[in-house]
Amino acid sequence: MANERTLTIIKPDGVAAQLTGAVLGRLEKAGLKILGLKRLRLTQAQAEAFYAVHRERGFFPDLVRFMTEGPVVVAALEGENAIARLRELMGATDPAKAAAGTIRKDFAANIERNVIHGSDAAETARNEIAFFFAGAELA
Ligand code: 3AN
Repeated sequence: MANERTLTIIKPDGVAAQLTGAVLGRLEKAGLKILGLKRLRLTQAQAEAFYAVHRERGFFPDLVRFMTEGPVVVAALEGENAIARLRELMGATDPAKAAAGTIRKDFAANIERNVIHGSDAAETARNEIAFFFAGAELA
């Protein structure tokens, strides 16, 4: 198993529901270390750029509207197998299909308002961390 870095976003629904501490607590308890942490509100251009891979999907406008409706909390995480570990803790994209005990199963309303984002692969993780953090901000 490799020591990896990944990026998580507590989405506007999670921040508004005061779930930031609960979610970060689960990640820390699972052994993921918080290297960088910030709270910000994405602009429309930033949300469109972050989710550019989904630009052609029907849900893209709604996704951008949702991701800009309020502040998010972004964290760069580090740990053994961090990318897969985070995805496991998050659960499936659709909370109705997420395994018991996962963040989305326990907290998310639906496939769009699903509380948390996590990078899906090593290259995405690198790009997504660089999207939010300068190298010197990660300690
Ligand atoms: P994940 O966040 O589990 O990696 P992706 O990358 O396939 O899922 O999708 C990115 C985001 O787009 C999801 N977190 C969700 O908010 C939204 N999304 C994905 N699929 C749908 C869908 N069928 N309908 C509405 N929103 C969706």
